[in-house]
Amino acid sequence: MIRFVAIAYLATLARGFAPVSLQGKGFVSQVTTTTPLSETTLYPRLASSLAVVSSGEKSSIDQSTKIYGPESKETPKVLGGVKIGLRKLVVITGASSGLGLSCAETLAKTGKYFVVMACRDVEKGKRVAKERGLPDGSYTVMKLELASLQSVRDFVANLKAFKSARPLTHLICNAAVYKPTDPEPVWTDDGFEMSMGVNHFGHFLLVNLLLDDMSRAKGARVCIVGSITGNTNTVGGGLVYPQANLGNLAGFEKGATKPVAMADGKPFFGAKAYKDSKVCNMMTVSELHRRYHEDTGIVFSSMYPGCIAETALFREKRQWFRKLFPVFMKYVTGGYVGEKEAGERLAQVIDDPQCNKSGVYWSWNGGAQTVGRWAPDGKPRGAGGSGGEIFENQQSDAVRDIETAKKMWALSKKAVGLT
Ligand code: NDP
Ligand code: PMR
Repeated sequence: MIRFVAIAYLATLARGFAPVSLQGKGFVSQVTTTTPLSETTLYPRLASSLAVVSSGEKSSIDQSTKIYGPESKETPKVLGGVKIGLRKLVVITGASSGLGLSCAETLAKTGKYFVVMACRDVEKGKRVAKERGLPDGSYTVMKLELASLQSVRDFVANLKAFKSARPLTHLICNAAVYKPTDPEPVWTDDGFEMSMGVNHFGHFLLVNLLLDDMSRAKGARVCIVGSITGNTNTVGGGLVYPQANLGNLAGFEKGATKPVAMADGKPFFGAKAYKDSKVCNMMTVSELHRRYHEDTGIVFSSMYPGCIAETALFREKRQWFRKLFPVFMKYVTGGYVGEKEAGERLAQVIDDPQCNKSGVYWSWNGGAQTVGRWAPDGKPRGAGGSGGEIFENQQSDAVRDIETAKKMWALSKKAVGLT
């Protein structure tokens, strides 16, 4: 109760006026259990070094590098008595930091996945992969600059050459930027406002370009990382100003390019642009599910990992905020989750047989409060941030609005040149 009052009070301060009544309704439609991701510790070393390819450069793919999977007709290679085979192929965008890196580490160390770390800074990707001890032969780093549609296209071409005929089995759209303090918008190569361009448009094109290939894989999954802050049926997204709101997508209708910064066509507001981009991420998942799940069998999902309050996402925030934010999230809201656990949560969405359901927005008890989860008995449940159980969360009415989602989809296709 004390915690709830503290949050309501702080949120009121943050917003500048009295709390509104929230629209949140149900909270848990189904509870499933967590499967720990501990697998084999045997990691093979591929004989050949894994080549890195970068946008615009001539592809330098080492064709002797082989990836074996369930669909591969080749006999799994045996090196030093260790069978390297039957690994699934997963692409993780933004795998050089925070959630993406932690997830890459988790999946690579299971021995079941070959991870393509899709990074804007290849050297950084290689360095952090080594620092984290990703086993040799379990990953490669490829250039992907989501602020450039050409780079997205180059990445897809390079990926296809790299993996040859083997279909991609898993795609995690994780990369993002948050620009809360910029007074003016920064633009991508194609003229999109940076956070909408990287978080939504770049990923939108990427997923669309990979769908055909993934539809050939058995058990394919796509996860686009969403957030509580895009959902107005939550404390974090509903009480804390500004709220996500795509309006009638007037900005997208104008092409979403310079000088139009915001989805709703209004003046630039960095914190809101990030939240709007997360709405687009979650709506994209719903549309992918509606449009393609039945025909392709691909499982599309979104997730909220918890508040990973120490990541570089908050690089633009002042030092005092970066120090106090984790403390506030740990001891006041209970929404905090560490990077390691967050990575395991994302890996669970990709790997756990229980997450083989399409169209779901996954969250965890402990660190993922919706208003509904505080409401039934008046007590916070699962606060404390870790060790929680996964459940199918309910997005806000605005995120679930089918008409807006359809419109967002059509205008996004146009914006990235897919029509
Ligand atoms: P980080 O900043 O730690 O990681 C973001 C990653 O995206 C980095 O690898 C970064 O690369 C990469 N990236 C940024 N811009 C581009 C670009 N133009 N092209 C390619 N890659 C790019 O943030 P988090 O780990 O916290 O965020 C990961 C995801 O989790 C995001 O989708 C975020 O919205 C979501 N999320 C985060 C929460 C949190 O509390 N932190 C809460 C809810 C959701 P580089 O290493 O070069 O900077
Ligand atoms: Mg928020 C249960 C309450 C809760 C949760 C789960 C979050 C998550 N936040 C909560 C509450 C509050 N926050 C309250 C009461 C305040 C006012 C003091 C508050 C403030 C706040 C700020 C200024 N919170 C923030 C910011 C950011 O700059 C972060 C943001 O919005 O980034 C887009 C943020 C976040 N709070 C969260 C989460 C998960 C974030 C990170 C954002 C994300 O990636 O979605």
